[in-house]
Formats: sequence, C-alpha cells, structure tokens
Amino acid sequence: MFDKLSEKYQPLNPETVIEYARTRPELREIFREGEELESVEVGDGNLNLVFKVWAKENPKRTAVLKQALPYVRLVGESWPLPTDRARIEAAALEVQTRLAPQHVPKVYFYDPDMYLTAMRNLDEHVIMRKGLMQGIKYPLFAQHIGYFLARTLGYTSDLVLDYRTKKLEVARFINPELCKITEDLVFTDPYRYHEQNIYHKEIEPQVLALQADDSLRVEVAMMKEKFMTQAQALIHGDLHTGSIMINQTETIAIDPEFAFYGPMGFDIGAVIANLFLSYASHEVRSPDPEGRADFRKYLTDSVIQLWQVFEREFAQVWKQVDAINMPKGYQDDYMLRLLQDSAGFAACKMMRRVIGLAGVADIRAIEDVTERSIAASLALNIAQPLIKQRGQIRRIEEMVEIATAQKPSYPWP
Ligand code: SR1
Ligand code: MG
Repeated sequence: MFDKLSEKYQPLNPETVIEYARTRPELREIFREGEELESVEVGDGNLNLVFKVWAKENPKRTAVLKQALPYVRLVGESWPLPTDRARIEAAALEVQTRLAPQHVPKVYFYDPDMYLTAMRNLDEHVIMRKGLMQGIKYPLFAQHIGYFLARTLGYTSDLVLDYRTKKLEVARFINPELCKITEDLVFTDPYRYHEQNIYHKEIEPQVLALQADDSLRVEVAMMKEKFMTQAQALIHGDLHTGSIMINQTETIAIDPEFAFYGPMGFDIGAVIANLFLSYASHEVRSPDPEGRADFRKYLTDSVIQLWQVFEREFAQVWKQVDAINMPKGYQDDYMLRLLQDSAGFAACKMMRRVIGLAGVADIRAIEDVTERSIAASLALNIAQPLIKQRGQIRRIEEMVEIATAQKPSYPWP
C-alpha cells in the first residue's frame, strides 16, 4: 500500500547508529575520525527511533539522529505507517528554519534512504510537558511560540505565496496517512465506542454522556471537515507540549512529521489545548491553593499572550497583501475566524488526550485514580463549552474565561 522501503533502509540500534554516524561527512565537525562514540535510544514518542550520539571524550560534542520506523511504535508492526513522513518532516523543518530559525532545531542532514534526520542535540532543554508537570514556568514561551506560529503559518499561506508556489507546496506536503491518524484519533474515535480508546472506568459516565451528545458531535464534525479541507498554510500538525523543547531562554519546536497544508487554527489550538490540559492537571498536581492559582495564572496568561504576539506578528503578513482585494474588514474577519477555529481545535485536542488512544502524561501519569479522574473530568468540562461556544468568542480573554469558569464533575454527586 505504501511506497516500497529503500533497499538501503535498516532500522538502527544503539550499536549500529554509531557505525552509521561515522560514515556521515556532515558530522565530521562534531565527531573526530576514529574516536570512540557512545549512544542511547531515547525515543519516548509514539512513532520513531531517536538516538543520542556523543563523543566519549567530550559528551558536549553530540547529535540526535531520528529515524522513522515503517510502523507505529506505540502499537507495533500491525499498524504500518509510511516512512515518507521523514521526508515531510525534513522538508517542513527546512521551511520553518527559513521563517523562524531560532525556534527550530539545527538540521545537519536528511538521509532519504534511511528516513533519518540528524539534528542538534537539545540536551540543554527539556520537553515542555515535563516542565509544566513540575510547575516550572517558561516566561518567554508565549512570545516565542506566538512568533513561530505567526511566521510559519502566515508566510506559507495564500496571503503571501504566489498562486503556483502555493499549489506546488500543497502537493509537496501531501501527507495522507499521518492526516488519517489525526482524523481518526482527534476527530472520530473519542466520540464513539472504539476499542482503541483508553480511559479509566471512573470517568466512564462522563465519557458516555459526551459521546451521546449529538450537538457536540456536530461541532466536532465541523472541525474535522475544516481539518480535511482547508489548505490554509503549512501547519506543524502535532504541536503539543511534547513537541516543544524549552528552557528559560529558548523555545524549539520539533517533530513536524504531521505537517501538511491545513487550517492554521489547528496548530494554535494544539498549543492552547496543551496549556489548558496542564491547567486541568494542576487541579490535583498543585495541592497548595496559592501555588495552584499562581501557576494557573501563568498558563492562562500564556494563552492570552501567545495570541496577542501571534496577532501582532501576523500584522506584518497583512502588510504584504493587496489591501484592495483584502480590505481591513476581511482581515479582521480572518483573524476572528482563526481565533474561533483555535478554540474548536483546542477542544478536540483536549478531548482526544483524555479519551483516545494517545493520552498525555499531564493527566495519565497522575497515579492516584481519584486525582486522575478529577483532572480528566475538568479537561473534558473545559473542552465542551470551548467548542460549543467558539462562535461567540471575539477576544482571547473570552476563551480563557470559558476555561477558568469550569469545574470537574468528578467525584459524582
Ligand atoms: C498513533 S500516533 C498517536 C499520536 O502520536 C502523535 O504524537 C500524534 O499526536 C498522534 O495522534
Ligand atoms: Mg511527534
């Protein structure tokens, strides 16, 4: 069904990746010829192999090698997946590097035979989700991600690209199988019985009520249609806080293998969803009320600020468009639609992370089942009004007001 694997393709392991790294001229500036190298496989995502390789003599001379497997790692060989996603990721990283280099990992090379990208080892950063779980604030995050979103989305859209380049880019980034994963896992399976759904029985009443809510399913179907049909910009496609490496000074978006031409709100909504999932998890992760309120304020301020920065940077995009064809009223309407789309997509992404196959550690790693249920319940209760009321949202603050007004339904009265 998918393209035949390259004859040179070999899934690597911690030994063979060292031999492989030695053969690559692009890594000669990092590793000296013949020197001893060490490696470890660190992939904790759902799909790929990820190796860190370093010089034994000086671990600061290091690189990450990410290789696609021909199947979904989370599930196994029974779920085949095209390795073409590695090409898509490398191409997306190239586009994003042109537009926002400070927020993209430096790529050393892409090997089309091994479906492998070698890039900067971000050892001085942490996966943002892990930091947020510990209640660590990243004060520059909103500014950085707002800028990244505005530049990577605005400058890959019809607002800037000429008619031909845009269509060729749409074709270059056709990514059907990865989109199908999203269509199923984000927009379909969580809203019906599906054997792949994963949730604990304590929140089953809430899940069943959600699945029986026809008006909710209509709204989700509308978001799914938008995801499947609106080739608005080159989107990252999976911009959750596990795809963001961060520290107090830098924010780096990794893993754009789900990239394709889709609706901008899907990326913006993904970031917002993950901040709200963290918000829900701190209902129990931060037992001290003052500490909880303080961290939650950081999260909701980040939602507001990222949108404000996005709007401000996107104003630069509008300066490039023909104001006769796209007058101010159209521009205002476009930005409002983006805001409302972001709310709808954020909601879908929150619900899938609670009910669907691939959850988030913010909630699923809460050991105590009562506490986990409280956090999961709150996340579902934030998501539902977000999607249902998105048409009335006119300012980012209103999105935050909807989220912060919700309470968990668990424990049941
Ligand atoms: C089967 S893949 C599950 C999820 O992992 C990726 O990170 C995407 O979010 C996808 O939906
Ligand atoms: Mg990923």
